[in-house]
Amino acid sequence: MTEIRYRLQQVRRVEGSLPGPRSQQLTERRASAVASGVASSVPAWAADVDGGIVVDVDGNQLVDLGSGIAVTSVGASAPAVVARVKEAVEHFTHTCFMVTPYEGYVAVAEKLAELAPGDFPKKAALFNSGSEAVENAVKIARAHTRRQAIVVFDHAYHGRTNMTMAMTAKVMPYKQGFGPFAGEVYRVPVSYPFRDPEGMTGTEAARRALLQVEKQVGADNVAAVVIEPVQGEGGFIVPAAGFLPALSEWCRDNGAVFVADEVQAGIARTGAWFAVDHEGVVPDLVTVAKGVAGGMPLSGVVGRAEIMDSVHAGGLGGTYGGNPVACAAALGALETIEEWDLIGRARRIEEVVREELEPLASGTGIVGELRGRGAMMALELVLPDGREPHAEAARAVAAECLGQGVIVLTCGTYGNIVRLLPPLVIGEDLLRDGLRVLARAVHRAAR
Ligand code: PLZ
Repeated sequence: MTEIRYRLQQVRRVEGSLPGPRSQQLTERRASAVASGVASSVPAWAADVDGGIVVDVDGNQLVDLGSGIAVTSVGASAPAVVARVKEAVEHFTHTCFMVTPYEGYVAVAEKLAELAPGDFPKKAALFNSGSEAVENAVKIARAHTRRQAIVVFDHAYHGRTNMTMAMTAKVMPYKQGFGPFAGEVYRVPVSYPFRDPEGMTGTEAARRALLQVEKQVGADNVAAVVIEPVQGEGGFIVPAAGFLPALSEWCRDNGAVFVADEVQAGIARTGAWFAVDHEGVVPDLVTVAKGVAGGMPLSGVVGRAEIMDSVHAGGLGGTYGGNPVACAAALGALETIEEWDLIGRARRIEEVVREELEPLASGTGIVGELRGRGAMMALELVLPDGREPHAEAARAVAAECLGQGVIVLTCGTYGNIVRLLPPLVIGEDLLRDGLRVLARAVHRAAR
């Protein structure tokens, strides 16, 4: 495996209490300037980030098992990203691709078309955020099919804009008080092996969902079926084998567009370029964001050229979509993923996580399941020896880890999932150190 050289020392170190005094000052300052609707899960403030380490403003070194929610897969200051961003920003920060186009946008579109699954002509359009990519996938699918209905799933997360709030399942904190939401969005059951009836197969779960679509929506009204191939915010839910292929086949048979929302799971995170690749599923459209640009805001929709081209000229766009600096960052990030074999590293991370955390599943009574793919792994915490979600334990584990200098995030419809999204560049020793802190925290929460 290629040796990765880091700028910052890759060791965990917490001096005194966390958050330290400088962080506390900033937290006080923020209280009167930053709207309270914007919350942060870690009370320590960032000063420098490299590899698997976040250095805070008090000099503590935290192990990063969150990557800023699955974004900094190549690290938050990857050399190729930094170099390309510097080079780009010295020439121009913006022209607007809809006014004076530039090469970087085309290069990213070409690269996405090359990487996305499918052996057919593909095209891409670039935007800023994951939500915006999902909104545009919906626009494209509606324009292409001349239909309106959008099918989404239980536990889905697709964003915080009006359209994507309607598509997101969980009300708190994402939707509460923010309605009315966009119409023509229909939610059906997903495949959730841990909570589905014992032994339910992927094809059976797909039947359950699609029957509901046929009876309640009508197959010929469906513009798109939109799904996260591994659900992220909803709980790192990996559907049973066969579920995604069955949905994809149904879309093909019924003239609907199959959209894989790979905003969180895509771009090497799960140990493949795209999470659908694990099952050989070929979506019509794929949304990407997060990991694609090494931390700079960039997103895109990529897929079948004839679908992408069904929108009239001028129908897609936005002032900043495919910003030149963000495009430069994306080219640097994608090159880094290839050069450092980060797909291989994501797979290795899964092995290490399973090795370190599997004993918890049998040994604590509160770990219902250890699941995930690649560097997208999670523990579903439950009340002792049952299946009832144990959100309090997830909160306690995350807080305990943080106190020890390890950033872990929680998620899940029931708030009971501890999720791991380390940067793919994290060193194995540091990863094991972080996981052992986590394991001890789970043992403590079980007592
Ligand atoms: N689709 C699958 O995971 C973003 C959101 C965190 P944006 N997930 C993290 C939060 O609380 O806001 C996400 C995703 C999937 C779409 C999105 C939306 O991406 O870049 O946050 O708009």
